[in-house]
Amino acid sequence: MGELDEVEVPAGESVRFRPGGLHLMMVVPDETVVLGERFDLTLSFERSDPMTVEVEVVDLLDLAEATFDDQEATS
Ligand SMILES: [Cu+2]
Repeated sequence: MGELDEVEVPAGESVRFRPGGLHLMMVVPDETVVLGERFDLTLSFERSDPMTVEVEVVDLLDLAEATFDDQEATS
């Protein structure tokens, strides 16, 4: 898994983050994260205002299953 300093989002297009693909990774969070908890995460953009999204802490195994189901649905 390589680390990127930035992700390009072309105008009018979108970028999808998903386990096993492009993803955000909190290596050393400032606070302890608890399963099931929700918190706000602010994304910064070079040419747009910051965007705050609500994220939920989920079990990695549940996430892997959801990703598999998702891939099945799109193929
Ligand atoms: Cu990662």
